[in-house]
Amino acid sequence: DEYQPPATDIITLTRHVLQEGFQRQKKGAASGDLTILLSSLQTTCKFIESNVRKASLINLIGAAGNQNVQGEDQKKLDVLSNEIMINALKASGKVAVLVSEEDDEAIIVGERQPGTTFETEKGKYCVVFDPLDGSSNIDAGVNIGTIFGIYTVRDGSKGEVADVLRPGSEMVAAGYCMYGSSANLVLTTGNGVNGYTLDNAIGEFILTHPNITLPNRGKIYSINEGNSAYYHEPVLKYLESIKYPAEGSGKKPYSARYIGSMVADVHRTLLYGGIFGYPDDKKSKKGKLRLLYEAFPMAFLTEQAGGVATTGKGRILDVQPESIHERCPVFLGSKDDVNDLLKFYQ
Ligand code: AHM
Ligand code: MG
Repeated sequence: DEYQPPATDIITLTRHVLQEGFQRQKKGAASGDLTILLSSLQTTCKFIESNVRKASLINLIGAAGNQNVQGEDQKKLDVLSNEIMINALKASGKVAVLVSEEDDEAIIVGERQPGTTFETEKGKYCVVFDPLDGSSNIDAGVNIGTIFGIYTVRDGSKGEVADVLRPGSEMVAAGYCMYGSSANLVLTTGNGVNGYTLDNAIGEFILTHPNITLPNRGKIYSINEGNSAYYHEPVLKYLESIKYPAEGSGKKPYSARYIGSMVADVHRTLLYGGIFGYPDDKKSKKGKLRLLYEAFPMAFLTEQAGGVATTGKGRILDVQPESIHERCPVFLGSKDDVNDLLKFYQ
């Protein structure tokens, strides 16, 4: 084979986000603030990634009985990730409200106090996030990730909880970073979906998956079938239909893949197609996944990639949240697959 030199004109996330920002600014639709916020978010992902990579090594030290000078035990990775995000987002000066899975209450960012040198300004964005999702997978070294969604404060609001108690369709951007065999950041600003891979040597996310588009149909289903005893009829019937296709239908049974990290299960679904689900059932009346910072961002990405995201009864992005940590049933993925499921709900 002929020698292929490595690419020298790489598109980094920073470059891509800046370019998109310029486009918005040309249309008079942007101030550059979202660009700065996204830049801050990608830094948090790199910081969390670096901690995820060395987690077992740090825990080993902890297991040997080491404590810090205050006598505190090792911080858990999810708490650490939460602090990383809150500090960086506050410092960006672009946020007014933060909602994290790790904190019971929303954080309302205050005005800067006159005379203080600390650079915290209040901005016009609200960020909802799960700093480290899938944490039950940490100790086994299985993929985990950070999920985030971004709203703009409502006109006239200084930033309050009501600014995030809005349907996902009002989000201006959403994404996740998966910490797997590589770190992959997947992002939408409402203009399609792009995926970037972290090149650790230069510390930049590189555009490796431009314009991610779901195939209309996949061959994989992804659901915790261990909950079957609690599932409602439509889910059970649908699962049966894909596992035992009618004779003579020419259809083949689907493959099962379930990691138990939403970021990883959704990432695979975006790339390969198929269906991912975490339904409501007799035990979990509203399912398990959180509406604001799990269901909404993933539904936004799925729709932007040409897929469908539903609760079984309606579009996820149309759900009106009532509280910041509420749960929501989730099915998302390839158009034809999700529509097949919906037939069992009708
Ligand atoms: P977490 O926020 O406590 O980590 O829980 C969310 C995770 C998702 O990543 C994943 O889709 C789901 O829980 C898996 O749940 P289960 O173990 O019940 O299948
Ligand atoms: Mg979570």
